[in-house]
Amino acid sequence: MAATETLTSQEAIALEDKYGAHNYHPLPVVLSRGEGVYVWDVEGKKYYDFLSAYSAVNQGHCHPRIVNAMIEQAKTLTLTSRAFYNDTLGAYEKYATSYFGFDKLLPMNTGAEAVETAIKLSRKWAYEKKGVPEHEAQIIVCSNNFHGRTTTIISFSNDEDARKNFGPYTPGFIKIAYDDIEALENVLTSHKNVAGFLVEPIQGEAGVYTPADDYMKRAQELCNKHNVLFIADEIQTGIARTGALLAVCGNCSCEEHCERQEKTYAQPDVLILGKALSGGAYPVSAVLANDAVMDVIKPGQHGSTFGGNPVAGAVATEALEVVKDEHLIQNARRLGTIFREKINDFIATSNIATLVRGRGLLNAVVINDTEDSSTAWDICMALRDNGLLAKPTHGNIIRFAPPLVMTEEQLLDCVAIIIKTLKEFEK
Ligand code: IF1
Repeated sequence: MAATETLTSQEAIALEDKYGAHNYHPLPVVLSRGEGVYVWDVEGKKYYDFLSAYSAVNQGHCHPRIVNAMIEQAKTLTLTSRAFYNDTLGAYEKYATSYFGFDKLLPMNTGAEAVETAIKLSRKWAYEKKGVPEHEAQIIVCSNNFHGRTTTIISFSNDEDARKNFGPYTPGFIKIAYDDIEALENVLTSHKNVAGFLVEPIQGEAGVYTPADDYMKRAQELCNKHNVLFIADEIQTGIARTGALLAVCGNCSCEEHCERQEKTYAQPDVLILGKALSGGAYPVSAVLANDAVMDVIKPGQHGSTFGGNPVAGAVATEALEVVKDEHLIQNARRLGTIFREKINDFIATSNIATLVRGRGLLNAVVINDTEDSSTAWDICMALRDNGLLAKPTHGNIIRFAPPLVMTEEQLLDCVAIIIKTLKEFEK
């Protein structure tokens, strides 16, 4: 059987089950096509995508401009490695650094690689610029974090599935409670050798946990005061998802650069991007910082065969332009407000859900059941049957994150599907 021959859903699932490692437990739906906010399964059934590949497909599936940029570049030059220069990387770096307001960019491929890059960068900065004694640098992280799956990153996870039997673990991390500014201040005051504070502006895996409005700003001020790098992991929250270019900027109404909102605006020293940097077309990640930090990395000290390749540069540039040209920041903010209003109206009349939370189009609904229940999974199966794909983050939390190219009419259609489905589970 040719690999391209049309399969039924059951056949495709059976193949993965037999020949693939069992490192995921996908919702049983086999997708073969995507366009904008829609995906189709191999039987031709159409769905609204409310995961967007964990916020990678912010610009919508198979965006014609992004796909075209990819095809044109792929026909011309795909990979040189960094042993030679290529004629797209510099232009992409110029565009992206000006877009996000940093001096320099270091290109990588996946989110976890970019987080690793930020860890190495901040440790080296601590030894060479801050004067931390060799091997003593510490990085502060938050409980319930999700930053990826490399051995070092899972070393500071507190998710047993992610960690157990993958040790020995990398030392050099101090874990504090999330959204707890006093905990941060205590560690910063009592430890001299802190290189950085690595934080997600909203914790996705923890169930779209949204911290206090001024948490990012106050954390940044404390980091500045203690000469510690403020490292924002915006892999999931960045690039318009939360109704701002970056979630660290809070709820500001920015188009390109954020307007400083007194209470919420924070400017990270190190910014980590991935996922939507390519609109989901290609693995592209990046670390951005100013010269005083980035210049500690010298030739031979970090890199990647594919990082900064011509296709990545072309795709990322187009993906960022689409965000601007299609006003995805404003759309995410506007539709997010409508989504939470509508779901809140429903929650007021029902006992099936207790809470909707989030910012922009990164939202979660908390189901009225225990964390170890299967209710959220069962609801996601029913949503699938009703034509909408979402994934639980815990037994009782469902994340809702559609592509940001959605129209208001489509969103209202989706809200109706979600409410109708939730009603099927009312007690
Ligand atoms: C999986 C969650 C989302 C991330 C942040 C780094 C990375 C991620 C803030 C690593 C990746 C994904 C990976 C995905 C599940 C997932 C996820 F549920 F686990 F939390 F998005 F919500 N920092 N997040 O969210 O990026 O190396 O994967 O490119 O299947 O593990 P990556």
